[in-house]
Amino acid sequence: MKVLAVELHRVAIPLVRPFETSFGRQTGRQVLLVRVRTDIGDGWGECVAGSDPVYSSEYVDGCENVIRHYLAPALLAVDDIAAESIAALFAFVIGHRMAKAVIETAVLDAQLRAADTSFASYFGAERTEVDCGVSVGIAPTIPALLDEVALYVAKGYRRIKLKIKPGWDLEPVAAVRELLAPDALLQVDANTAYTLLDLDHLRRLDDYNLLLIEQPFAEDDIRSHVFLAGAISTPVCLDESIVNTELALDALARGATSIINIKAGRMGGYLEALALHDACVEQAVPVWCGGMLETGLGRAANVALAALPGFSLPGDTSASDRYFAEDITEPFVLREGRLAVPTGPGSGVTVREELVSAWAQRPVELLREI
Ligand code: NPQ
Ligand code: MG
Repeated sequence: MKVLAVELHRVAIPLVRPFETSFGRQTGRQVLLVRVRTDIGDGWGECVAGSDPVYSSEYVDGCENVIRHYLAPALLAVDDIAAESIAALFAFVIGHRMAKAVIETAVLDAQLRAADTSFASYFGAERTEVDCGVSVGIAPTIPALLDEVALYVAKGYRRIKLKIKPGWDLEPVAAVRELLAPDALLQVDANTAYTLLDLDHLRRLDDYNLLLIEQPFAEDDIRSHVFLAGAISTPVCLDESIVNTELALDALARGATSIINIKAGRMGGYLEALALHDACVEQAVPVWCGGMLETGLGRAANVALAALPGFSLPGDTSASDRYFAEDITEPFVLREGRLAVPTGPGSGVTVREELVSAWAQRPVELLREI
């Protein structure tokens, strides 16, 4: 296919409630959506970068800049491209995986729509619906946290993940474990908030039958995760550290992680995410699909990915109403704790263009070959 134009859409969407993590508090989501216009039809992608470089070094204005000055010009200059050749085309740019991922996803959407194939079928999905978990932010008080968890349990979520940080860990975990059944699926995510000085404190999490502890230490600190994994019986799971398959295999070989959170955006795209999934299946390492407060567009691709056989734990693939009162695609609705995998061509969802323009932060930026 030939890409004729790349459109950058910036949309601001309010969250139904603030979402607080160890790195900050979000009250809305500023999203970059990309539409590619090609000779075989259009495709859409959603960039997972946040407004500020606090989850990773990437952030939405930075992604736009890299796309504007490097990725889109490279893409527009080639006469024939397929999603499978995008990683090689973009290899001259170091890093910037979230920016690369959104372009690859939009091209894949156009390609699969033209071929009348769904993301799920292209990925090799085996399930028609996926088990869902929910990520619960740091709350102002323990009673407020318990109210929120009880709401999600009532909605049918199959796994609860609590955000933790120093000063908000053992107490909320103990209270939520008390609220839930002793064997209900419960895990925690620290988003890099601890250091090895907290080792003895973190070991006390072993009292709560947790599925896993996600990313307690810094992104590049594999060594501390190896120490913790050797000292704690709760499995350690890396998120931020997993930026490509090679580094994931290295972290696994060193014993830093025994379960992996796969996020396509963080790894440069769904094709790299598939490669990691396959490698983990080969080594019998359980994986689950993370979330980045995606709208229905990004959610659709995540749900398709989570339908692959290696995704043996419920993901952060929550329903649209976990984050948004109104979604920019048809909403994802929880049914018995599961979401249906889209079956239509490409992402299988339709971007509501009237909402994208109503919520636009600024006019669409159109990039063409110069
Ligand atoms: C995680 N997600 O697993 C991330 C963190 C996260 C669902 O817990 C804007 C962009 C806000 C990306 C908030 C969940 C975000 C974000 C949290 C990612 O670590
Ligand atoms: Mg995480």
